[in-house]
Amino acid sequence: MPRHQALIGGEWVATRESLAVESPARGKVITRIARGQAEEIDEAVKAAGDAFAGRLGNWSDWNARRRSEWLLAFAATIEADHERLAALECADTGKPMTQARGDITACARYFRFYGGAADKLHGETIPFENDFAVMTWREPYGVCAQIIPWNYPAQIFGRCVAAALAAGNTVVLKPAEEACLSVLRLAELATQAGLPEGVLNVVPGLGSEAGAALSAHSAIDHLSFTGSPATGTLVAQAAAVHHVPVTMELGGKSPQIIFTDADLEAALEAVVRGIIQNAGQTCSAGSRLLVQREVAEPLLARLAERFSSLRCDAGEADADCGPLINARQKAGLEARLEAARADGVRVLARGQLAESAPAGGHFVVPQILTEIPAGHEVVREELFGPVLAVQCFEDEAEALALANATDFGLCAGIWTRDGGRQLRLAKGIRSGQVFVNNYGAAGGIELPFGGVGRSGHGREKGFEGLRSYTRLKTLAIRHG
Ligand code: TXE
Repeated sequence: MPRHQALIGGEWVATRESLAVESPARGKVITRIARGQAEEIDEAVKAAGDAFAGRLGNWSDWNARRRSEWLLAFAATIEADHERLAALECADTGKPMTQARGDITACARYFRFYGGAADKLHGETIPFENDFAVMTWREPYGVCAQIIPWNYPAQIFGRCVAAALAAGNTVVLKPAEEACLSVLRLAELATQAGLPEGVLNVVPGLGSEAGAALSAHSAIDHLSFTGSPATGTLVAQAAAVHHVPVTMELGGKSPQIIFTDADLEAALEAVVRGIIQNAGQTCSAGSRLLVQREVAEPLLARLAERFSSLRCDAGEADADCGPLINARQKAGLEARLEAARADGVRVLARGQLAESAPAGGHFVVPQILTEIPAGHEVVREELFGPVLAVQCFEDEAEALALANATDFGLCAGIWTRDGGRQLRLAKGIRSGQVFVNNYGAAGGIELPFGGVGRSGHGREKGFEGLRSYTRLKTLAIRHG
């Protein structure tokens, strides 16, 4: 592993200072990473700009077919390193090994998908006056800045980097200080796999230092941010100074809505998975359950049973749930839960900490909250933990009102066999994704993904994600 180093212009460069990386499961330092600052960001942006312009390396000579071939080959490289990458992701984020493996598989699939798509990105011809030929070109932006979080480092690396490179951009990526070991390994593999120098630059560091310097840099051409709404505001403001277009993938407070006529067993399993995945530290977590009152009692009884059987342990133990990422996230969640209990919110059921769970880990057991006062923060704000907030509704109109009673709008799950109701709700719900009789479509990387309102704007994933790493140029030729 390149330790204490940033990847800039094809070289691993040591930074003056370093940052400790903690094991979320043990609370102990496992390694150190580089602490990039404005100086390293500046060098990385310059390298990416030079690579894009053809002053460094030969990326500017690579046509779409060549980029496609490299991305497809790199997908195979990731697959060949799968277990090592998964072990790094597991140790670094604390997530169960099965989930870490799934993340690496998804990362490779992003490279395969965007590798396949790279040479299929077309502009259009537009009918106009008879003596004109009008067309649009999809051009890469140039230097894409990417600021990514700690919850899915490898997956989000795949989502952002593969799409940006497929479209012909170069990248400066600032991973999260809490977890970036898989990202560093992926960057190392990319350089070994012959990606020209300067095309991918990775500068680890603090958000307030490296992240702030990157978002405020005058020579970036596009910025993609995944993280909290509050930081997203800062990043978008900084980017706006230089009129840099941004994609914002922020949080969520997504509802799963269960009607009496649903396949209750399938819904129940999806509800459990939707909130314990990555210990609830998932922007698209199904953190609210809206259940039709007639089925609430039996459904909640079954759900309580399921939650009581859930176990938390270190990622390597591959239990249902791992720890939260750090002490700050755990303390923040526990304070909110305590305040909620003081407000009369009831904990219907909770999981358990496995006996084998290491001491010092940032564990919070999965739990179900009921009897929630209307509009309480536990049904409005992202808690980012394995906590399911339950509300009951009488009819479709109330279900829709509750679903939309938050400023977030990322995902929604609708469980009903009634086709009309599926469509009415899908239209009425204010969110970027709606899933009917499933939740998350198994993380389908082919499906465009993004938010509404406080969940952000712009789309990543799928073909739409590739388009969002391009700008459109219109060419009008008067041929007489
Ligand atoms: O996020 P931040 P944090 C939500 C979730 C969580 C909360 C706080 O609710 O509880 O955010 O997590 C970089 N300029 N999500 O504090 O601050 C930072 O270094 C530029 C949802 O970790 O948003 C990291 O790389 N960059 C989310 C990235 O921003 C800055 C995933 C995300 O950190 C910066 C993570 C600054 N001033 C948290 N400050 C999702 N959508 O999945 C920080 N960063």
